[in-house]
Amino acid sequence: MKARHVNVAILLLVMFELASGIGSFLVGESNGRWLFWLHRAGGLALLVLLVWKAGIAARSYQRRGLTAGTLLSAFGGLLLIASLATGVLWATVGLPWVSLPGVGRWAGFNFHIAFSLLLIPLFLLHVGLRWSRPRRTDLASRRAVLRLMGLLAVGFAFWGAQEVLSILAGLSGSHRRFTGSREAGSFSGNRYPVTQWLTDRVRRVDRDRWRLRVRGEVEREQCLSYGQILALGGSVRRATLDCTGGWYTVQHWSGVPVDILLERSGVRSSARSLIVCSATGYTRRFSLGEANRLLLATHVGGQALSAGHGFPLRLVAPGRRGYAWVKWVVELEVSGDPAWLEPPLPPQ
Ligand code: HEM
Ligand SMILES: Nc1nc2c(c(=O)[nH]1)N[C@H]1C(S)=C(S)[C@@H](COP(=O)(O)O)O[C@H]1N2
Ligand SMILES: [Mo]
Repeated sequence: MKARHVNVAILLLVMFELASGIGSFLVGESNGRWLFWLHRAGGLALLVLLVWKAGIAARSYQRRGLTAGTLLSAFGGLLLIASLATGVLWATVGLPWVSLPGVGRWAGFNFHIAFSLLLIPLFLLHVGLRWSRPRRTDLASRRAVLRLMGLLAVGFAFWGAQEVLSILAGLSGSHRRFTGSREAGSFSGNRYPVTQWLTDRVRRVDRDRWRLRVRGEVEREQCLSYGQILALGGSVRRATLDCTGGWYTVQHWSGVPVDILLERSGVRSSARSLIVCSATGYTRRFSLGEANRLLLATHVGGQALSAGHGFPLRLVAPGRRGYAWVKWVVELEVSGDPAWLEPPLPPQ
């Protein structure tokens, strides 16, 4: 491939990796696993291209010498290498948990995300400064498409080889879930990791003052105490909490099915969605069709939830990634607005 073609392919693949990586956070069910496959193949294809790119970068350096752009490019290049390296390490030998002051214990996989997102501004700058206008045929010709397909095929071959080697060598990566997540503390009651999405903090809730409110597009609003919730509870569900931070846990959750609460309140025909609200202000919205799969749990593995895991009440949302599993729930709001109004990822 010509240098120009390598550059175009890197540009397209990096954009594709960012989109498929962020998009993969929306996938919680295995029928969406092809997105992870594409992300892996695209990432490994980039790894191959980087070897070519190193030669291009060296020649460019000889031609131009050291400029401000060189440093920027070098930093961007290092970030891309760091992103690829953390991706591949994660998928094979794993990355350690690290303790960060103020953040708590962080699964090492978060570094893959952090390096990749940091790459966005640098990548834009680099492309803006260095881009020699591509020819239309570089992007939109039969050959351009074939080149990209060829690269993806190489990526898939690398991925297959990596999986086989991981199994043969007994690497921990061979036990990943389809989302790439690794198992943590399954069936251990409260002894699995505590985590928050972005900025939320663990809330300690006073059981006696706590109430669950059901309101909005309903015939009868409700306000239930912890005792009343326990009296309605007792349904047990086995479900997998899969955090986008790269771990999952399988547990038996028990509590009250959301549809029991909705039936008691009488949902009006104008209702379109259900908003589950936390004492912290964190909320997630679901379609009413999904509500019958949701459970409000008081217990995990037979133990009352710990404060970190959402005491007194947390949402169990089977088939949804962890950020949908709202903790410290205080309100169910039945809403007349459709579920897709909500941004796909929580802002808080
Ligand atoms: C320039 C951007 C990115 C590059 C080059 C990249 C590359 C990679 C690579 C090479 C792997 C390992 C594939 C394997 O060895 O099987 C990987 C895994 C993964 N990446 Fe990215 N990635 C990027 C951005 C992102 C972003 C922004 C996210 C999420 C927000 C993300 C989420 C994931 C996930 C969930 C996996 C795990 C898949 C698994 O364990 O098999 N990536 N990535
Ligand atoms: N109120 C609230 N609920 C929340 C979060 C949060 O930040 N605030 N984080 C979510 C995320 S990202 C995950 S993975 C799970 C983690 O639940 P755990 O602490 O029981 O492991 O809670 C979810 N519920
Ligand atoms: Mo999470």
